Order: sequence, then C-alpha cells, then structure tokens
Amino acid sequence: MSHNLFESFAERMSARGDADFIVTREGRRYSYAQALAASERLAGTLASLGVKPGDRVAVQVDKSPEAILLYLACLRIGGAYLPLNTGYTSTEIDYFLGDAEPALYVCRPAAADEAERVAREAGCPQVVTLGTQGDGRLMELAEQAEPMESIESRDENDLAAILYTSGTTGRSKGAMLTHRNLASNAQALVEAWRFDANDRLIHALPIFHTHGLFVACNVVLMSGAAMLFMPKFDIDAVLDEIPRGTALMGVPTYYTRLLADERLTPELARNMRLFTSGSAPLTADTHTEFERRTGHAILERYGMTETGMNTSNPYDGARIAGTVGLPLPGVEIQLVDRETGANLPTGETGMLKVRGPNVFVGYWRMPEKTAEELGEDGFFVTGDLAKIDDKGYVQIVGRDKDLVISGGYNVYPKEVEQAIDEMDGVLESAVIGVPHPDLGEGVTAVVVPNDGATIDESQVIAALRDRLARYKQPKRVFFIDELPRNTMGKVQKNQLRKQFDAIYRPG
Ligand code: MCA
Ligand code: AMP
Repeated sequence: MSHNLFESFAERMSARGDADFIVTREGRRYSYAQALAASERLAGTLASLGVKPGDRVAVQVDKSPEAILLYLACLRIGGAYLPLNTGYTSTEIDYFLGDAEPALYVCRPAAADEAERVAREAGCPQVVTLGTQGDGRLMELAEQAEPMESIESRDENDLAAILYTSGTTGRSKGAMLTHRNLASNAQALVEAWRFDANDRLIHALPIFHTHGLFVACNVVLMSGAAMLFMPKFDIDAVLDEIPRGTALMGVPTYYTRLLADERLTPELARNMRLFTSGSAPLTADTHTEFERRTGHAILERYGMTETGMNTSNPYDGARIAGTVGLPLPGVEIQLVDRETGANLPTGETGMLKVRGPNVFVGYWRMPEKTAEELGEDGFFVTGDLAKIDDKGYVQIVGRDKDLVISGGYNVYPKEVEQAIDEMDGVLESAVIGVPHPDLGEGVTAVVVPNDGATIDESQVIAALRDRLARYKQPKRVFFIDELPRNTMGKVQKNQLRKQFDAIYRPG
C-alpha cells in the first residue's frame, strides 16, 4: 500500500470539486478540482525535466498559489520538496544546492541569470523560473505537458521534504521529513483544531517553513478548507480579510501588530473561530490583551522544523497564557536534566525531548549530527528548556541552544559571528537576541575591534549585505573592548543581553 501523503490530499481534493482551495486578494482563484488538474500537469512537467522519485526539488520563489501547486506536484511525483527562504543570498543558496544536490532548482524570474550561475557551480542540472502571477518557464512548460495522472507509490518513511535549519555550528542542516511525519501531524492538527470544509484560513505566512507550508497548507488540504491567500503579512490586508475568514495562523509579531491597530475589535472578528500562534514565544500579556480586545483566546502551540507540532493548547478547555499546552495525540514528551539526562519530576525545569510519528528521520547526510540529537530510543532533543505543570501543560522557559528568534525566523548567532569575524579590523564578536517590541528579539552584534582598528556599525552591516539573508543581519552593532567570559573562557551572553536590554525599548 502506498503512503504518499498526496493520496490523502487527492481524495479530498476530488471530493471538494469546485469548492475554493486558494483565493487571492486580486481575485485569482483555484478550486480544488483545478488545483488537482494543475498538480497533474506540473507533475508531468517535473518528469519531463528529469525529476525522478526520491529526487530533491529546490525552490526559492515568492509566495503564489502556483508555488503551492508545485509542492503538490512534487509530492505526486514522489520527490522531496526543498523550499528555501526568499531572503537567502546566492552565497547561502550555493551551499543548499551543493549539499542537497537537487535534480531541479526553481527560482524567481528576476533571479534567473544568477540562479543559473549558482546552479551550474553547484552541479544542479536544471533551472526553471516561477513568478507570482502564474508566469515563468515552469508554467509555460506545464501548459504543454503530458499530465501525470498517477500518484507515485511511496513508503511511509520515504522523504516528502527537506527543510534546512541553521545549526549552532553555523552550518545549516537539512531536516528529512517523511510522508508519515507530515501526514500524522496534519491529521492530528485537523482534529485538535477542528478544521473542516467550512473553514477559510487567512494565510499570511511565508510558505518556505513548517508553519506556513505544513501547519497551514497541509491542514487545509486534509480538511478541504479554503485559503484566503496573501503574499505576506500586511496589516491592512489582514484586517480587511478577518471578516471573511474563520481562522488565522500567525507568529507573535502578527498579534502585537494587530493589537497596535484600533481597527481590531470584537465586531471585526465575530466570524472568526480560531487564532493560533507559534514559532516564537507569545507573551502572556499579548495573549491576555488580545482576549480582552476581541473575546478570542489565542491558541498557542509549539513545534520545530524537525518535529512539526508537538504540543497545543486545547480547542475546548483552558488555553493558558504563557504555556504551549499539552502534547498532541501520539506525541510523547520527556523532561530531563541537562547534565545527567535523568527524568525530572513535575514542576522542575529541564530539557524537553519529544518522540512520535511527527519526529523527523535525521539530518540529510549528517549521521553524526543526527545521532547527537535523535536518540536510539526515538526521542529528539529539542534544545528547549521547559516546565510541565501538574495538569500536563508545557511552558517553554528558555533555550539551551544559542538561537535568536526574530519575527518568527531563527537566526543562529554562530553563522553571523563567523561572517563578522572574517572582517578586517574585527578581533571577535558575539551575536545576541535583545527584546524587541515588534520582532520579539532583535538580532544584535557586539564587536571587539582589533587594536587600533577603526570600524563602525555601517561597515559591519555592509559587509554582511550580500552574504546573509536580511533577517539574519544585526539591527544594531555595538563595539566594546572585551567580551565578558566565564572562567572556562565561554562568552557570557547573558551578561551582554542584560547590558543591551533596553536598546530597542520605545521612548
Ligand atoms: C523581515 N525582515 C525582518 C524579518 N522579516 N528582519 C528581522 N526579522 C524578521 N522576521 C526585514 C526585511 O528583510 C526588510 O529589510 C524589513 O525587515 C522589512 O521587510 P518586510 O517584508 O516589510 O517585513 P515584514 O513584512 O514586516 O515582516 C515581518 C514578519 C515576517 C511579518 C514578522 O518576518 C513574517 O511573516 N515572519 C513569519 C516567520 C515564520 O513564518 N516563521 C515560521 C518558521 P530591509 O527593509 O532592510 O530590506 S518557524 C517554524 O515553522 C516552526 C516549526 C514553528 O513552530 O512554527
Ligand atoms: P525552527 O527551528 O524554525 O523550527 O524553530 C523551532 C524553535 O522555535 C523551537 O525549538 C522553539 O525554540 C521555538 N518555538 C516554536 N514555537 C514556540 C512557542 N510557541 N513558544 C516558544 N518557542 C517556540
């Protein structure tokens, strides 16, 4: 029996026929039947471009309905979908193409020449373009392609996607996600959050991450719901769609921005049944204030690229501010001592580990990294520090990994520090996350110049421009004579965070 995730989607897509699947604000629309037919043509196109089952298809394109259809086609043909943040620079893309060795790279039309160059250097055999309005070479080819009506048979442990996540060493790791991982998590969320064919999800998230692609789109596809699809989070557009939607999935920045707008009222949100938040901590204040302003308690959940969603506050029952809720059905969690690995009793703070059908099968071509984080017992070490209360609610209290989360995007300081340290005039640097009113944490660099060197903030930022995606670049750069270190020589980032705590505070 085949376990291709697309089988479950196709069944519902056929059943939903002419019902809305994706509707954009400019009035472009794909019904489920149209999306199913397009997935056949695009799968035929991928086959004609030489993509075979098991091949990776790397995609760096702006958000569009056709990008979702490409994802579906990739599943249909048995490929592994590899979405890439649109902010990545050529230097970053070069690494991903070299590491993943995709059979095909799909890029933005405006980036075609540069993409061809990077692909050639990385040994990627095919490049096609995809624009935001159904334009680009991929869609031209799809018009003439022989549709692929069959769905490639897949084992449940075959790869459906590879998502790169940065690491504490500064080198990105490709998390290998299987058909079983994605199917089990989507099914669990549909049930937990009561999604059905009457739902209209306001989709403002990017589609190159677990949140916008798997949590949002897979849940919609599994439930036959519709998506009110927008290119990005734009406050005016989201406020305008709220009366037509039933659900919104967001990162905390969405909620703080909504709260700052007086158009957010109970009346505006009266047709909505669900607001979810994740990817970064939602403060208890934001949760409480949102409920006061709209009557809706935001449902906070917790997940990772490697695991999909692990815990969720309940749909019925108490959604407790400052917690990420209870383990989803099928997901087991453990809290262990960071040093000894021993299980901890209720109420203590420890390292969170998770196991279940949602947990990935390893990092692409990195067996040692995989072994470090994914135990033989199937438990994955999240790197998050948590507490569990007597009712089983999980509270994320910190991170044991050196990671900054800015507006829901992860930035690993090591990668930024390495780039800064290579600059002339820099002795060393430390990159930290500092409380930021809009982004949660603002990426901030603290730099020690070489003796006698004159180097300023704008030079540091300019040096990173073509090297790192914009969201990884420090919002501010500060200079000090010496980094604080403990007796072991380790940089004391806590001390730096305290020192620079107020820099983004308004007023
Ligand atoms: C954009 N910029 C940012 C960020 N986003 N800088 C720092 N952090 C960010 N998150 C930069 C842009 O490069 C640009 O720089 C300037 O800010 C304004 O860009 P714009 O596109 O207008 O920004 P925005 O629309 O205000 O975007 C902020 C945002 C967005 C709405 C918070 O970043 C967003 O949608 N984030 C969601 C991230 C997400 O989906 N995360 C899920 C991954 P310049 O002007 O210099 O060019 S985590 C995940 O999947 C796990 C599993 C989970 O649990 O969900
Ligand atoms: P990523 O590597 O992009 O998948 O990000 C996963 C990380 O985001 C987790 O390990 C957590 O540190 C963080 N995260 C996700 N959801 C939440 C949440 N609701 N509260 C706190 N942290 C979260």
